[in-house]
Amino acid sequence: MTTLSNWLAAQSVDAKLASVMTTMAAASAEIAAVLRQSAISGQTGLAGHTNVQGEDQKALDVISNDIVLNHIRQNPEISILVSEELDEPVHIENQGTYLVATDPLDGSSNLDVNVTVGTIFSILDARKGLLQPGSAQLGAGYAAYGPATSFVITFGPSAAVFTLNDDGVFVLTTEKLAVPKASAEYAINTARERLWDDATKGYVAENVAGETGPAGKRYNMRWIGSMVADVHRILMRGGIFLYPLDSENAAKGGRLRLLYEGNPMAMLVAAAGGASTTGQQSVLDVVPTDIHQRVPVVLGSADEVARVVAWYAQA
Ligand code: P6P
Repeated sequence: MTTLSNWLAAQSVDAKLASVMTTMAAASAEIAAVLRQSAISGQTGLAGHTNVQGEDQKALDVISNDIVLNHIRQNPEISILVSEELDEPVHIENQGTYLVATDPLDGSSNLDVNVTVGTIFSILDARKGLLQPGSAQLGAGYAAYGPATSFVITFGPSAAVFTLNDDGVFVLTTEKLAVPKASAEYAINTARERLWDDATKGYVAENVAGETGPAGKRYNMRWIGSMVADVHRILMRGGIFLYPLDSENAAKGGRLRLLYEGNPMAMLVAAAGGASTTGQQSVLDVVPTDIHQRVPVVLGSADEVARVVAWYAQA
């Protein structure tokens, strides 16, 4: 049984960078324990205020953010935290070279119906500023709080999955994720079809046409409404996730956030052999202008992402 700590020790990465993963794993294990009890402790409700996105904060959004911040303060290698739940970055005095950008509890609107949610995070060199493209990430990962608690991480060359055991230890369960190049499963909120651009409409229409259309095969559709859950499925068995630009979110640049949703997930998918696009470029090439910037996100099986890119190229 390979534990996270002995797997990290065997990686050819700086021990200080590896310690950031250890910190996020410890925070995730603590959040998992809180979530398991949340329905009993009555914490699935609203916190009574909104975040910088203008979204109602759940009590557990705030609690999860506090847990992440508490663990980060205890790691001298981390000096900056950017969080979906905080308007401004937290600068921690006299601490090290790494910046963590996080969505501490993504998909929290699913909490009161016991659907998988997660913590997503990105690791950057804090000395290079807050607004770095995803290609500059030094590491990325997420925790998926589902039937099991998975911790999925990358330093770039590959992506690995760890599962929390009954002793509170993350053990290696998948050493090298490989997203199948081809897939017949797509994830998109089809209730927004009337808002989509022609490229998204064209791509999805081909999938709906299935074996009777140009795609020449039958597709299935899955939409959980929790990015971590949908992306984890794609990393484990292939598929494509789309939250594209549409006529309603275009003014904000898209729905999902670049620094702590699009970038870490795009890095993980790339490490597993998949691809990403905003429709115009790889998600990882977008140079941020704001720490809470939104961006269109399409990622997953390379052949499927290529079809979306082709639709945008002809638009
Ligand atoms: P919709 C959750 O709020 C989230 O940010 C992602 O986790 C998820 O993929 C998306 O929004 C769901 O969006 O429009 O289906 O509610």
